Amino acid sequence: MRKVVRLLGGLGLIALFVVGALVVSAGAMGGAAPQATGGPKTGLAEKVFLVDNFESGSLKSPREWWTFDIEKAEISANQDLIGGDASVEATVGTYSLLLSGMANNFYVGGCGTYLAKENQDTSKYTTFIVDVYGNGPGSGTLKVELVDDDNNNWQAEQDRQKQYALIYDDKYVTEVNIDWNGWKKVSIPLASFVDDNPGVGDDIWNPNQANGSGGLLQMQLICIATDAKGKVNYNLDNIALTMDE
Ligand SMILES: [Ca+2]
Ligand SMILES: [Ca+2]
Ligand SMILES: [Ca+2]
Ligand SMILES: [Ca+2]
Repeated sequence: MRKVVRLLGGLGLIALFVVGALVVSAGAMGGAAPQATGGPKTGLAEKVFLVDNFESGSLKSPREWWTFDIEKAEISANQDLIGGDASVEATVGTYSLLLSGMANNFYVGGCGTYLAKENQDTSKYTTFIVDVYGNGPGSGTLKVELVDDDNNNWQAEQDRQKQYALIYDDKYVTEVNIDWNGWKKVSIPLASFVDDNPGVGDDIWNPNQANGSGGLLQMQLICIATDAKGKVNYNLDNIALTMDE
């Protein structure tokens, strides 16, 4: 399939050269210069907050991810990740994020990234989405953590003495048990995320930037195995917040 696509791509390129040659030979005819097309792009940009599609091939730029405890949290080629939902497979591009490692009492580790930016309104988004490549039952559980800023300082202060628990800000979480083979789009309403630290923060989901609050500050992705000493192994791609679904 991939070879066919490449071949067609090659043919397309040849066709382009031919057309190009024709255009050059017909150059004397003049005519209006081709208009730049594309139209308004703001609509999509506003409807979707793409956290990362990993196509840069780097976890350092343009978005920086930190990793912790897990054996492998790294960029991985999608070339051999085939199967599952074909419409998802068609949109994952060249690279995704591989999360893989052995559990210590179910816990494997994970990664995170800081999301807050000045004048970025994330309060309009309703849904968390991620494309997941599973390796069948026992691939592991993905815990998604979102932190909102409740003491108005754009930082998620953590207590190193208490396993890096948040001190002032809310942590809203949801879990996805990955038990399928191949690609699948996972879509979770933000309204179904629950406060994971009652009594810390204001226990209200307030991702908006107001009164000095940075709103939604950061996202962490935590891997949990299905057995105490099990293994987690899946890939993530096209992590985003959206306004629909
Ligand atoms: Ca990708
Ligand atoms: Ca804070
Ligand atoms: Ca809380
Ligand atoms: Ca809050």
